[in-house]
Amino acid sequence: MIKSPLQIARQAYQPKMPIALKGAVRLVEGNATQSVADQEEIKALFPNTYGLPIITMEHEEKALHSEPMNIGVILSGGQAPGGHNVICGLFDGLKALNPVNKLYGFLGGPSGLIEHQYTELTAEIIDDYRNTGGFDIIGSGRTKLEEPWQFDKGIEICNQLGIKAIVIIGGDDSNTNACVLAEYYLQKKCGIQVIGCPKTIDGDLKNEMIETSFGFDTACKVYSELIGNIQRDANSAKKYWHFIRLMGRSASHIALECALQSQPNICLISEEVEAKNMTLNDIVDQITRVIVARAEAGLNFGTVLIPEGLIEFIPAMRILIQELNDMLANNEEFVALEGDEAKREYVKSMLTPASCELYRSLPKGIARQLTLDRDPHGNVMVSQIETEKLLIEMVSKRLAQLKASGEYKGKFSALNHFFGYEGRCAIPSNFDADYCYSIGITATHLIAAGKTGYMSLVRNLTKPACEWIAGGVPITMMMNMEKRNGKMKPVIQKALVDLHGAPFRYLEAHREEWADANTSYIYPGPIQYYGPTEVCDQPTHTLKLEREGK
Ligand code: FBP
Repeated sequence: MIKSPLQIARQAYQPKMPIALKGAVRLVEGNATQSVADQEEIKALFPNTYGLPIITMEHEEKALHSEPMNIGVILSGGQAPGGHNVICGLFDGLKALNPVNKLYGFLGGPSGLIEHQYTELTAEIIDDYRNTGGFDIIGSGRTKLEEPWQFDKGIEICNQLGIKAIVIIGGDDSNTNACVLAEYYLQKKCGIQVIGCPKTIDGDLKNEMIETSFGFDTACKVYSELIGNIQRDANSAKKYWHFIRLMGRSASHIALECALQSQPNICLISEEVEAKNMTLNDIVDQITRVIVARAEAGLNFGTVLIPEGLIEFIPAMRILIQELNDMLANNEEFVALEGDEAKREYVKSMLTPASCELYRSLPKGIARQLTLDRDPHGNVMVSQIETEKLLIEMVSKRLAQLKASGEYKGKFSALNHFFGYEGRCAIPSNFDADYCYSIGITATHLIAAGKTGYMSLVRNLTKPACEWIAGGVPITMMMNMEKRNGKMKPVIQKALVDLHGAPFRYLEAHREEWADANTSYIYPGPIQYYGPTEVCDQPTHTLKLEREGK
């Protein structure tokens, strides 16, 4: 493997850690917990993993040791910077407990467990991946672990390899499945533990205990750098409006964090659109107003941030998408149709009149994107819907009308961008490198102590790493019942942007000034790995505002 100078330097980086994790730990158990909602249903579904206490780890003066044990690790879902460091933390933690311990990686995501595709992760392999981005050490996948036959295939391979515990590194759905698996293995008394780790760039796996999911920090810093660069270009050339869509699935955390880092002229927040019951036309009006006002001041340029999931939060669009989801589920007749026109006519014939009207009003390309394949959970793959192009088209039309009536005299030239995959495998920031390594080490202690159904927990994250608090949170504590594919299911509650929370309130308080000013842009520049701590080790604005109000 040929490496860049930065890769070589990063390989030698030793992640910073909480003091408690340097050596042996004692596990301190708190009070029994409850799920965030639907307590009776969750308790009935998880009789063995419900109500477990929160665990905190304290440093203990004794030698690190465990009975020999092997662990299997799975990377699940979309890539997020820092995943490799969770695995490095697992490896180092495991070897520190007992050098005979082994770490196995299941290949290509959860399917590796079911299909018995695995590799032993040796020191040589691990060293190549320290502090690197990506999930390529073992690969990831989106196969859902939810059927008893899959769980049984897991038992077979774990018994064969002497695996005591499986660590699932994933988002809300993967961690929900981790808990289902933990419960199943307890019921079967097969002695295999399951521990989850909070991953996703989307930032929507967070709650009272989990302060942030890993990867969010790095991804937002990468996107903010790019947005800052674009803003500097816009402010230099003074001739383009840049419409920038940002990944993040349903929640707008990424768009919000990038706005806090770069201060664009406009940042849409899906959760606000929904709360205010806005239509697509309302959004177009909102953008147009800013463009017209800036044009009056001679500023024919600007930036608009658009969260990836926006379209699903516009109430009428949500109904249309729901109708499309229901109609497309296992619809062989639709699949068999040849050509876009035939498919379009078929779709129109199946929709309710209001949705049909909306569908017809959309540019054909966008309408087609709405009928593309669904993800394994039956959801539209929002990363493939070019909302930024839709908005440019609609805003252009509105401005042309205003020009005709003499209400707009500016020039509108727009460029579109989508930032998503650019940030998911970036070299993790110091924050993510440190956070992930600690998550991995923490997981090994939970396993050594015989815990299952827990998520590895590292908190107090706005403080220096040495003050972070490690422990475990029962996954059932984060669950509630939600409708999935027409059925009520126990799932980890997703965190959307809280419109009463400090990060959104900060945006709300400043966005008019950012829209109007000649420029309030911030140019964050690239992630820095070496240098003063205020440059290199800062957590996201979201985390600081949520935890410290600043
Ligand atoms: P996870 O929820 O699995 O972490 O994935 C996050 C994400 O990057 C979303 O932001 C995006 O919508 C989606 O994955 C894209 O999926 P894919 O990688 O399958 O194109």
